[in-house]
Amino acid sequence: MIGKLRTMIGEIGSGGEAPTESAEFRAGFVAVIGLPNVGKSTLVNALVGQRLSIVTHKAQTTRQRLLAIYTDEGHQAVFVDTPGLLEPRYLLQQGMREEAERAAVDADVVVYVVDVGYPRSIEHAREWGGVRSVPVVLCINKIDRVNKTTLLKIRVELERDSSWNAIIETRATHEEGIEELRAIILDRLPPGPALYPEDDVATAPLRFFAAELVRETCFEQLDQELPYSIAVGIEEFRESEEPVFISATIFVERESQKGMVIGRGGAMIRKIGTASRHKLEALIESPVYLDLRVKVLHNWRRNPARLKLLGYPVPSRKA
Ligand SMILES: Nc1nc2c(ncn2[C@@H]2O[C@H](COP(=O)(O)OP(=O)(O)OP(=O)(O)O)[C@@H](O)[C@H]2O)c(=O)[nH]1
Ligand SMILES: [Mg+2]
Repeated sequence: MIGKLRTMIGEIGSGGEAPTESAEFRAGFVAVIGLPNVGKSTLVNALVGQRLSIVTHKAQTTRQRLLAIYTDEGHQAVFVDTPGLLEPRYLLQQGMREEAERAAVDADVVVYVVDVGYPRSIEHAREWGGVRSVPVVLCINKIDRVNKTTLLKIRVELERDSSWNAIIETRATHEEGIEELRAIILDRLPPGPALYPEDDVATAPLRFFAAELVRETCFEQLDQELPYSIAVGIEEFRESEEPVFISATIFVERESQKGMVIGRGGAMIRKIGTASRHKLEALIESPVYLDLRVKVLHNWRRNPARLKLLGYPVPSRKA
């Protein structure tokens, strides 16, 4: 029920007490960065053991940084899932890029992720001139996509750059290598007290996760480029009602896109609604009534005021 979830997803300072300081305790921020679609969000979810960050097969799914917290008796790692490092083509992407860069600069440990089956991501790892003032762990993900000989060859090539603090191979979808990766990260956290209450797993409010689940469903149900024009806002979230009442707006950029989201005779919006409702019910562990509508917010991806309205990072510098 929601009460239980509240203790899991508390806002900063809203949950229980932070664990008391002890000499051995280690805590810090861990930025997870890399090109789009390499598996950053899948890794973060596996590292904290909860499905918090949305994952799709399309690149550029994550749009803003998301904090996911792992706590055990001796450590607290605050994982920062970031948007993929891409060359910005419009304002939203520029803000996404800045979020990722800022997260890396602010982190105590950086996990740089490559998709071993995607040559550009290996090239990017070699060229990447990011922060080296903190330990950078290289995570070679999607090891199931290449054979053992190729994997070894790529690993040897990447090992030539001695600035990686550690190198680890993972298959995030199957939790392979996750425990080892987590242990390596926890070991490299600086000594210090926990930053968040030990029961918290995230810092964003429930509404954020609800909106993200609807957006994930849009990525799954809509073709090609259309999901990139979509943003989701939660208008109402009435937890005291049974079923819980949630009303959400799907924003598109053009009138023609509105028709595509609604579909013939409303077929598509019904499909998105049903799939989203199931995800929301799993999230809050309670029956949900979901009211979905579609609105046009012209060219929101390129408009600073509209980005702000939708809760997205507004870039600080001009493209
Ligand atoms: N085969 C394989 N697929 C994986 C693995 N890890 C993640 N994936 C898939 O890769 C796709 C992208 O995963 P995400 O976690 O969304 O990647 P991301 O880096 O967060 O992507 P952006 O948010 O778009 O930058 C999804 O379809 C995942 O299921 C893996 O180890 N092996
Ligand atoms: Mg992601």
